[in-house]
Order: sequence, then C-alpha cells, then structure tokens
Amino acid sequence: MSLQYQFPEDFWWGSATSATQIEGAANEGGKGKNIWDHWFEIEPNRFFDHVGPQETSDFYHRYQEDIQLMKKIGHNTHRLSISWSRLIPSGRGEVNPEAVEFYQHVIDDMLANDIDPFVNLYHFDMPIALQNEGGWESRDVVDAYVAYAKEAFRLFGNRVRKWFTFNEPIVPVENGYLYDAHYPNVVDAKRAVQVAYHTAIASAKAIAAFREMNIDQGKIGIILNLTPSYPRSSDPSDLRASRIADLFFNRSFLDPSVLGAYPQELINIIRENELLPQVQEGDGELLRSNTVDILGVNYYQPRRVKAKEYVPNPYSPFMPEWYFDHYQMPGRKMNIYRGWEIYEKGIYDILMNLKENYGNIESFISENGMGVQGEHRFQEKGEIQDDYRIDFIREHLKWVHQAIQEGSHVKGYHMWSFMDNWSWSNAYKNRYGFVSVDVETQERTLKKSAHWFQKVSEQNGF
Ligand code: BGP
Repeated sequence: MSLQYQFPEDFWWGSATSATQIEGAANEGGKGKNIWDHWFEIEPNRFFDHVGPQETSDFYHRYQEDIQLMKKIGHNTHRLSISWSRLIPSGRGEVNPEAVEFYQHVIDDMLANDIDPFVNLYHFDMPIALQNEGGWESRDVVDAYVAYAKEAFRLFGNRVRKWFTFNEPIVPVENGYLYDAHYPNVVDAKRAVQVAYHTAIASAKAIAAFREMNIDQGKIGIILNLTPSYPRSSDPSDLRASRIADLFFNRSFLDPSVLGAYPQELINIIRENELLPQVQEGDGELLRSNTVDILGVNYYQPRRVKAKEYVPNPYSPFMPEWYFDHYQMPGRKMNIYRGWEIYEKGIYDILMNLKENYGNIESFISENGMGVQGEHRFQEKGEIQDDYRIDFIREHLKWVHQAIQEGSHVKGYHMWSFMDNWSWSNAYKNRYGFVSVDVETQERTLKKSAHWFQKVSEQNGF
C-alpha cells in the first residue's frame, strides 16, 4: 500500500509521561518528598480542585497493564522519567532498593514488549531536602544531581539506550523564579538566571559523567520546549522584540546544550541588567565539550511577539517582558478547550531551524498534544470521540514529514501523553491522553485517537 505520508522505516512512534504525573504512590515504596508533595501540603488551594500528586494515575501499581496498552496502540518507544526522590529519597546518599526494583521492572517490561524506554532524569521534581538547601541556586545541589544521574546510569545503563538530563529546564526557571506559578514561588530575575545557569551546568556535567562511564551504545540529550517566536511585522522594532523573546525562552538552553555556548546578545542583556550568575573556572570549557547527542523537542504553541508599546518603569524589578509584548494574531486557530493557539507549521519551523543553525542535530518530537478541559463530554459509545486530537496530531505530523523530505534529522514522534495525567497545579483539568483515566476508579479506556495512532504506527504513516 502506498501512503501519502510515509515515514522512514525506523521512525519512533510513542508517547511521553513523567513520574510525578503518573506514578502516584507518593508516600509509598520508600519515596522521599519532592517539591510537589511539599507544596501541596502547605498550599493545597494552589492546585486545581485541590488535587495533589499523591495518587495521580497510579502507574506505580498498574504499570504492567499500562505497558500492555502501549504495546496495543503500536508504541515502539516511550519516554518516562525517573523520580529523583523515589530513587534517592533525601536527594543525595542512600539509594532506595524498592525504587530500583520498580524502575527495573518497568524498563524490563517495556523491553520485553519491544518498547524502547527513553529515560528522562528530571521533570520539575526537585527532592524537598535539596530544595531546602537552595535547590538549583546551590552549586552543591548540582553535584547531588550529577551523583544521582551517575547512579541511574550505573543501575539502568545496560538496558536504556536514550537518556535525557532534563525536561523543559526553562519551565522551573520561569514558573518557580519569575512568575510565581510553581514552588518555591520566588519572583527574582537574578535568582532565576542563577537557576538557569546551574541547570545548564548540571546537564553538561551529567553528560560528561555519562561519557566517562562509557554507557554501551547509549545516547544522551536534553528535552526542550521550543516555542518559535513570530514577530507581528517586519518592522525592526517587532523583529528585535521577537529575537529577544527567542533568546530568553529558546536559545537560553538550546545554544549551550547543542552549540556549547550562550548567545553573545543574551549575555549582553543579562550583563546590562546586572543579572550575571556566579560561575566557576572551567565552566565555559565544560559547556563547550559536553553538548548533547540528541535533542527532544516539545512543541505546543507559537509565541506571537510585538515591540513594547510603553517604556517600562526602570524601578520595577527586571522581567524579560521589558523587551517585548505578546499579541493575539487575528484569525489564529485555537484549541478552545485549553486556550492555546494551534499553529502546526511551527513544528516544521523548529526542525528547519535545527537543520540550518544547529548542525542538523539528531532530534525527535518529544511532546506535542492537545489538552482538553471537560473531555468527558465527548464520550459516546463508551469511548472518548477525540477527533480534534486526531486532527491535531495528523496536521503536525504532516509538517514533520515535510521537514524529513527537506533533510531534517528528526527521528520520531512522541505524543503528550500516553494517558490522562496529573499536571503541575492544573491537576486533572486538561486531559491529554490516548488513554482516558477515570480518576475515581483508575479504570483505563482507549480513546478514538489511540486506535487511529495504532494504525499510523503500524503502517508507519497515513
Ligand atoms: C509540558 C510538560 C508536561 C505537561 C504539558 C501540559 O510543558 O512537559 O509535563 O504538563 O506541558 O501542560 P498542562 O497540563 O498545563 O496543559
């Protein structure tokens, strides 16, 4: 059969999840507390419907059933994360044997079902003991992270072939240190810059350790949420605003991770505003010589940018938004169920940018998907009829296909997410899964999109 959109033979079809969002069992199996457990304890009202991370989608107890579902819907790969506070409950020191056993079983079960596990080491979930020492503001915590990464490589490196140091490292910077959306709810650009810098250093050090340990045929990378920045017009002031937004939110991690250095223009802005972080001798060389093998790209929506319309008050604390404003593009297509713009071509623009400016680094789409509030209303004949999600995935895949035709080195597509899961302060508000989860009973049901995706992965196209 010839398909209009045929993907390369070894294309990775799958989905992504993260530990805190699916495992549950937050107080079981010897797990220590992380910032999410702690924040929920002290401020439950910051979470949608007051639902915290204790139970989430109970993957901890149901992983076998879930992996069978992954297999059923044609996954040949899946990205999960290890919970640092499950593996090493206090963040450093003693390893928790029950966690070792759990992750070993999960990984082995995936492999036994021909699902290649891609393992991410950090998905927003700092152990609380280390957060209390200053979290990413502390260089000692960077070392604790590297020790944790080494432990994970040592334990699972003989069977995991794809490793990732961080998921969306800019998110804890923005949400935790600029916009008061995540714990520790700090609003301070100087501290935010230090957190960002230490995260990049932590990633480079983990990569160095991985290479020293000579992990069998393994590759290591990072997962970034790349949000292409589009200027309102070709007016130089709009172009500049857009370029600066791109520097702050994309290139602040993309350049050090892939090219091994920060963009000079970003350094200049940080310096002008007296926000330079503390660095150590040898850091420059560390970043230069430990760039990633592979890049995961999370893409949901574009950023629409225009020049600032008023001069910000120079006495107000620094914010990246001193340099640009957002605007809503007239006529844009929307995911009305989540309030995010849908712009499918953005995924192609990212891949072409990687091809042209980042050495065509090996990449894959590590998250792309559609959150839907109140999704149960689309339930019919015992199944969620999520045709909107099928359209969303298909239209993005067409652009991924186009990028491949034009020489992009993109190797796979992971949908966010395998199943409905608990999301950072939004809890179960927006449903993303191929598999719907009844939060009361933990019953799993495939959505219409799951059947569609199964066919796509089996035919390697559509
Ligand atoms: C990404 C995160 C995921 C997931 C997703 C959806 O940024 O990597 O962990 O949460 O966003 O976000 P939300 O549930 O807020 O719509």
